[in-house]
Amino acid sequence: MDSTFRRTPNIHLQDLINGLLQGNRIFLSRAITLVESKRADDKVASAELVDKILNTERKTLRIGITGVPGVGKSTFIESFGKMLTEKGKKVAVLSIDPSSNRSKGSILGDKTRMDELSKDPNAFIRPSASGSSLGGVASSTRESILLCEAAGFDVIIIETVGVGQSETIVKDMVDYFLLLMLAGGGDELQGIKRGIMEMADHILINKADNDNLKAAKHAKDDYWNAVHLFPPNDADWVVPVGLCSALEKNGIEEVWSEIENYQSHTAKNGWFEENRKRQAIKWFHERIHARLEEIFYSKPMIKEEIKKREELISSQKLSVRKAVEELFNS
Ligand SMILES: Nc1nc2c(ncn2[C@@H]2O[C@H](COP(=O)(O)OP(=O)(O)OP(=O)(O)O)[C@@H](O)[C@H]2O)c(=O)[nH]1
Ligand SMILES: [Mg+2]
Repeated sequence: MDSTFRRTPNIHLQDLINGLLQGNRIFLSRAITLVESKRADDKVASAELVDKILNTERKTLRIGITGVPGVGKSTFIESFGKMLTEKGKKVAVLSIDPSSNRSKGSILGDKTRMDELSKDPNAFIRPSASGSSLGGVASSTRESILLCEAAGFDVIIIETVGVGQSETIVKDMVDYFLLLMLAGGGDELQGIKRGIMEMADHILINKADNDNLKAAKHAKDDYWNAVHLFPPNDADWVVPVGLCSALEKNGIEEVWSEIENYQSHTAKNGWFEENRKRQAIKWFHERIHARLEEIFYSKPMIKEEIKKREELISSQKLSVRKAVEELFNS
């Protein structure tokens, strides 16, 4: 983002919006940088931008992909994304990485593992925003999804590493949530909690190739049995359990046909729209909470006032209730 843009956001904002709506990827990148910015003037411009591009009549699809590090998420997105662009779809890939400062993080990995997709004129790949709280990253990713959709992308894929709370956060911003698993090793070994399996709309055992194929087939049966003990999900959708080899591009078409089944199933029973509405309302409330917190902690002297009361509370000279009242009334 150049400095002229920052200094005169209003004049240039309209150019940015026009460029974005025409599907210009450079403008899309710049718009995403703007919504990720923490500068006060950029926040004002971002609010204006996201409000102006709010869409629309176009049908889009948001897919979340999770799984432990190394399960093959990026490789899958490369194969799956190419298949979609070959079908004439425009595909955007965003990522949420709660540990993006780890040395083998997605950013470097995605560059090498999505080689073909990154050269595809109908694809747009954006590595994760880093350096802020997961909540902040999540919010800017939601806005980035809207920007990609405004720029004409039909399918938005969000990759997240299956550790921490990022799965829940991604589940809340997508229409379809795909969990990649590996054969061999129980759930505990893979660090995948039952809760994440319950969130999934699709369980896919990756690396079902070569020597691994037999074990993958066994794993498929095991997961199928496990999944069918879960209570029915909100979408009233029977979660498919499938096999694929992202590397050899096997089983990729089948994933897309299940997603199409899901789309028509949830269009019929109303869940697709209902889910998007609920997600937006939840996001709204999350932002209110975040904003309140921000306002509270930015009060002058608040850190000192809190510190003072911590001492009084720990020596039992002040009750927690009174301390909180004082801080809000100061
Ligand atoms: N045999 C086989 N190897 C695969 C397959 N998919 C991915 N791999 C390999 O597994 C390794 C990890 O793949 P990635 O796609 O980077 O995995 P990831 O889940 O994106 O990893 P992080 O982003 O680091 O969490 C790479 O060496 C891939 O070549 C597959 O279907 N079969
Ligand atoms: Mg990856």
